[in-house]
Amino acid sequence: AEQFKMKEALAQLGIKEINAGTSTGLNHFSSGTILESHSPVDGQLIAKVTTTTAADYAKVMDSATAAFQTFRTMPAPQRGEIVRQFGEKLRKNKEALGKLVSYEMGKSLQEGYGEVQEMIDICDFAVGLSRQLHGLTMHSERPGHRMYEQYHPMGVVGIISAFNFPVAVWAWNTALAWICGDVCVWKPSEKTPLCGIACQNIIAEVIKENNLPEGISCLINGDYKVGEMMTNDPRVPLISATGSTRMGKIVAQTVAGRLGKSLLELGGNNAIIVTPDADIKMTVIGAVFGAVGTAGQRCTSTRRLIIHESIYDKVKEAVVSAYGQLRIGNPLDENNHVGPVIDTHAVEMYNNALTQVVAQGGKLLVEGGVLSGQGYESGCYVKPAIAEADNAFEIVQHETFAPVLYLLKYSGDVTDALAIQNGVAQGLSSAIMTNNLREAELFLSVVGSDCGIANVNIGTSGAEIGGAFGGEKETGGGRESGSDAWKVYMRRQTNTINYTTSLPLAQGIKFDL
Ligand code: UN1
Repeated sequence: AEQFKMKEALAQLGIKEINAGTSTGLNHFSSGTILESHSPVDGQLIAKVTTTTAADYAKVMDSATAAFQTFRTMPAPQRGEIVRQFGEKLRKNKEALGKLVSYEMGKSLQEGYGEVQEMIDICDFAVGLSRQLHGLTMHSERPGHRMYEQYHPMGVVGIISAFNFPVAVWAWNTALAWICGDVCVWKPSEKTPLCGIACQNIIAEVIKENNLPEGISCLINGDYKVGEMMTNDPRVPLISATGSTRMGKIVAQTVAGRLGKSLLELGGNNAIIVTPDADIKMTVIGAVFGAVGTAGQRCTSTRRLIIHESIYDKVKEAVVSAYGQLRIGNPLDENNHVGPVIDTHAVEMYNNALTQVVAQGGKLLVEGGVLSGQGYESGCYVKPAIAEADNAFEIVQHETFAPVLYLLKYSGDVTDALAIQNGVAQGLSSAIMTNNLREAELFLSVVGSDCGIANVNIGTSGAEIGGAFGGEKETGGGRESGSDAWKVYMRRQTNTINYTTSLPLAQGIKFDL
């Protein structure tokens, strides 16, 4: 029955047996090799996508650059209306798209719906923002002069996204880029190409209904080589890339080599500090959801629990016992907490982490292991694991995109816990569990967490779209989504106007002819 409903969902989203992976809105053209999308849920082939060749890419860029010429002149609130209609279409397709996300990527159905909800939320946010692309006015030092700044559309925004949030991260970028007057070219992960096709089909309808140029939203498909076409292309002033730190370093260097801009949202190594004043019940829920939600494949997943020695055993027992309750299985079945990881390569990384943590001196508290047998035929289901470890272990310093949680002990005060928390190369998300005001404020202060996200009495994952999302250090420094993240999608211009009959120079310089 589930399969049948999935077929309906695919049909609603316009997914065919073979999909044109290179498309600019309505006209699909592509000629590359075939990419097969297999579901990690049951190992079945869902559908195929053609990949983008250099010749296809040239056509896409022609279409995108031409679309920008007109789209940039449309008033921003009218562009907001387009994004409003897109949000409405997403509401209508929430069930179908959420299901596809769950089936193609493997996250739980609830999380699939939640991801589509993030898309809807960012559309609403962007619609309001389309009337608030404010610049400042300044007081000129010269008489009879006016000075202000304004933001103009920038051009083609290249989006490279990861498999773990196969639709929401695209929407965070596009909803803002579109109200800013930019056009977008998207390379989704080659592990979730059908999510890309589905999103493109949804926005293509909106574009067609409004008689707009189709190049406003373009899709290209394939592996990193297809991404390189964009990162090397001077016609793409901004590359927004989400994924591993390894990928981000390559993208950053390529884009910087042509002095383009990049917005990077890379790996995390997120920790929850659990102090003696923590609410243990809340801690367990936050830590377990953070560590096993999306099978540990969020960039915000909780990887480390830093627990005070005085409550260490109590927290350890509570978390280990909660792991005993977890139901692992088909993520489309709402009774299950944990679905599969994305593919067998991810299973290898998971196995490697468990081997490494033991080899480096750690101790497994919840052993983990790969599940087999009925319901686990895809070979991608793993048991969430917990290990007692040391922050200095090489494997703990490294982001493993799988449900492996490390327990670390601290003694002393929050400053000692912070030294452990900040003692990694990544800086995305962080949390403290405490009812002690002094501890909480210290954690948020200048000498506190060095991450882009710092939460009190909330886990590390599950950020709302209204805040700026991203992190420091090897997380790449970019900010997507809410707050003033829109500014990176526009070019800023400072304007000074002289409405007098003389030409005084700034800094009091005299230049008389
Ligand atoms: C990601 O994993 O790339 O904060 C994004 C969260 C989600 C977004 C995660 N709202 O966990």
